[in-house]
Amino acid sequence: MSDPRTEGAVARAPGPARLDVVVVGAGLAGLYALHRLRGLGFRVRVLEAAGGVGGTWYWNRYPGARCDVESLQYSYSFSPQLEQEWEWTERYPGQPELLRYVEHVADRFDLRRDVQLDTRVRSAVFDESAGAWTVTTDAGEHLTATYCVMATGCLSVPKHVDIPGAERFEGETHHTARWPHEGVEVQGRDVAVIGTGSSGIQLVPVVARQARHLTVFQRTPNYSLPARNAPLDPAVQASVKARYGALRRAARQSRGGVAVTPPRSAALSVGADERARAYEAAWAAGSLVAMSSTFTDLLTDEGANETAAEFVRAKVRATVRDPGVAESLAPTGYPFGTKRPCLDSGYFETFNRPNVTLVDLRRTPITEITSTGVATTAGHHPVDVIVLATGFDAMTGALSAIDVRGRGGRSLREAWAGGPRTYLGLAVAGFPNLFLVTGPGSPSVLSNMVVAIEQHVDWIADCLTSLRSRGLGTVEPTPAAQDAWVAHVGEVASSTLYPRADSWYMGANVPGKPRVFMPYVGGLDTYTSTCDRVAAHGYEGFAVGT
Ligand code: NA7
Repeated sequence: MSDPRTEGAVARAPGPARLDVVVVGAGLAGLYALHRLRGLGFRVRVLEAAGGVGGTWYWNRYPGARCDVESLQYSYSFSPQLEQEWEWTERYPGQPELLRYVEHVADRFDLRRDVQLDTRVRSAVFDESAGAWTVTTDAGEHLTATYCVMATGCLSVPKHVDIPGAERFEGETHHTARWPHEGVEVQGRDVAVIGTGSSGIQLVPVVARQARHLTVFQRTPNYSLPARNAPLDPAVQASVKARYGALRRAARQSRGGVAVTPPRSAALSVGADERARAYEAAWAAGSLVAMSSTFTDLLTDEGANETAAEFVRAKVRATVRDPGVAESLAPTGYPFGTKRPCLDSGYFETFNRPNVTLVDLRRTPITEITSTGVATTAGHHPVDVIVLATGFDAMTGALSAIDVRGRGGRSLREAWAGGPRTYLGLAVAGFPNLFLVTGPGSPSVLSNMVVAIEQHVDWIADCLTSLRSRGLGTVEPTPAAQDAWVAHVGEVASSTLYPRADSWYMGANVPGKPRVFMPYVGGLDTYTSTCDRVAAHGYEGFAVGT
């Protein structure tokens, strides 16, 4: 019987200090990459900036933080034992439960021994003569590995606001994605929340119940559906677990990584009553997937989209008592679904509370942050705490934060100056042996992230195994294959309504970021078939070498 550690050695015969793979990030992607690649005999080390595993679920500890995909679907499928053993307590898992789950996975599969925490990667440089990456940490440690897998997350670099005076504020300021572990005291205090994306919308109802006064600063109103979160019925959990295999297969073969019956009709091909019934059913179901599965054309036909958008607006008007506030909260200016819609627990109802004020920044923009609060063109709001729910430098932020250099010392920042360019969202021309997990150009954030992560990691694992068995050491996309993929990603996006919104999908939330639609909208099912075909055709579009 052969020794799996020896089997793991790649063709280039690494020296004793050389790893096969450095994985950057110990979130859901990095941990699965470690498990999978180590199981195949590769020598792997994971570097993680945080003080613990969990990625998104380590950092986003703000009150109300919750996943908007159901727990029974937002979970690993790679281990039938794990999926049977783990008992979820809620329909939509909250951050504490998700973090417990990821920590359990790390322990159960003995992953921690190969995860180096509190280690931020500063640079990753490809040495062409050695055919290896040198990864340097903030502490000045150098690691050499044949392959580098960036499992750095799509939403991991917080976007801090550039509002004048922010540094002068004498109270507490916290970004939702850097929430202190010990929590933030809001009981009886005056709190400002800037930002009404998913993070703000989840946090607002919770903070409103504790704060003396809560002022919500909204620039763009968001489409949000009630989550109808509840404790998970044990009978439902048992029945899902009894047919998990089929459910997981259906998820992998779906457009969005969630098992769901796809829509059949176009919204305008049915009567107004039938449309209303479909939207009401999705609203009652408390599910973004149910809403986006009502009709085929919500994201391609403006008229169809407007019927869904108007349905949500009517719900807002029916919920919020003050008509002026309701009008401000009713989402307008961009099609439904072209910014990520939210799932909330009593968000719109919160604006009926006497201790909550909405400030509509489209009418009265913020002028500055003062030492005591937030000033708009209409007045000053003194507060004790400012919560920045201002989002992320999404999809490229974490990669751009690392000085990644490929052939000829060319930096990834330079290569992506006009927007991210990848082949399949998995690899970048000129950057041999570098893999991205759920990178730009893959379905990633438009799908159930766990399903997308497993698909990517499995593909990478198969690729490395194939190279090893063929005695090959380097793999990189050809510029032609990458150009064709980038063009395809752009074409598919422009056949939809997505580019109409100033979303983080478009990089539009970060001043100066190129306006490019980053995720692949072609669907996880189509995308997975493409990746499988590329592999089956001997890694078509990739150049491989010794
Ligand atoms: P998002 O969805 O990017 O939301 C950020 C919010 O912050 C959004 O309402 C922004 O308004 C607002 N924002 C950002 N900068 C400013 C400034 N300078 N002034 C006022 N308001 C500002 O981030 P989230 O963390 O909520 O959610 C990210 C994803 O995590 C989410 O989509 C789910 O997939 C999970 P804007 O819309 O830009 O006008």
